[in-house]
Amino acid sequence: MPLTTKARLQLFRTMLRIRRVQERIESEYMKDEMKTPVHLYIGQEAIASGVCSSLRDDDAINSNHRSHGHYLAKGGDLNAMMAELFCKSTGCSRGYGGSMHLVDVAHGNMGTSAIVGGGIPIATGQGLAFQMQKLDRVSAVFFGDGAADEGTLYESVNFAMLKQLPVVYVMENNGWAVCSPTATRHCGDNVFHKGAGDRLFTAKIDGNDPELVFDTAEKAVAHARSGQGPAFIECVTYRILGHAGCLQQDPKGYRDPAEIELWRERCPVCTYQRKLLELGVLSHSLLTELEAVISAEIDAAFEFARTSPLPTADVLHNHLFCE
Ligand SMILES: Cc1ncc(C[n+]2csc(CCOP(=O)(O)OP(=O)(O)O)c2C)c(N)n1
Repeated sequence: MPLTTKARLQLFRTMLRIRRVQERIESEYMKDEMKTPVHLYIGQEAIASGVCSSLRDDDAINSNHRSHGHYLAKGGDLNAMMAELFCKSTGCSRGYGGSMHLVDVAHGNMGTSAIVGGGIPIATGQGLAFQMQKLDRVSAVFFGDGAADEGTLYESVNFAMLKQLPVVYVMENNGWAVCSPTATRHCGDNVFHKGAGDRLFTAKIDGNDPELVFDTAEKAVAHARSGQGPAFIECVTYRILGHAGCLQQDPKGYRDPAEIELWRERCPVCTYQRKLLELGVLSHSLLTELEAVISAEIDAAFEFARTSPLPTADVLHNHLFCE
């Protein structure tokens, strides 16, 4: 069934907002005020937006180092995210974590991890907890194709299939893990496409098509929520910028510029914007209004982050676990 106008605009707004936040971080990064590595999500916005739109507020997500889009799409506060990137005490992890450790439990952001593949078993455990507590909540986890090289994915999915856990595994295949192309690391097409039988809902889709992502995620989430077990969605996409940092810091030479250009033309935000304008769902005046609201919100978040206090030295040893 086609999405309603309201749902389409909401999806577009989420994608546009993530894009503009990423662009602002990119353009300000060389000022060296953000004392954290950043892994920008430009090009992958349709995945976080589509998947999170299919989740309820009380569903949980876990994600990885490329986490800004997931955090924002699940309802995370932008001020708190920017303050975390500035490592300020008002940050969503109180300045202890930086860009790769965004947490917002109130909106189901259970945490992001710099350990590649690290969120996968945690999300699986979250699914087990929901099942044991007899809650009809779903645990979703975002990870890259590089994380799919880690054994923990196979252990986790096997366990989730065995126990029929309500977990949705979302693999963002953006073609690269740092400088290694997916094709040199994965011998198959989709790691779980074949052979999983009826114990695992699987799909491999165009991750740059937000409505397709939403539709597939909605089916996967319904499958998991109804007690039928886990789902695995591979979303094919592309990381437009470098692995980390801003454009200036991106080492050249490991990617063919023609490949980057091809994917720039497939930009999920521009493509969806064009589609919605053609359909008359979006008007140029509404677009101008949306851009202005988002831009003002980003200005305010940077101001909040800049003017917030740094953590004081006396809290340095708080929140540490030791025997
Ligand atoms: C366990 C572990 N191994 C290696 C690294 C170093 N590392 C950081 S990001 C990354 C690549 C991750 O690629 P992918 O999962 O595809 O995510 P992407 O960066 O493409 O979004 C690697 C190898 C790490 N952080 N953790």
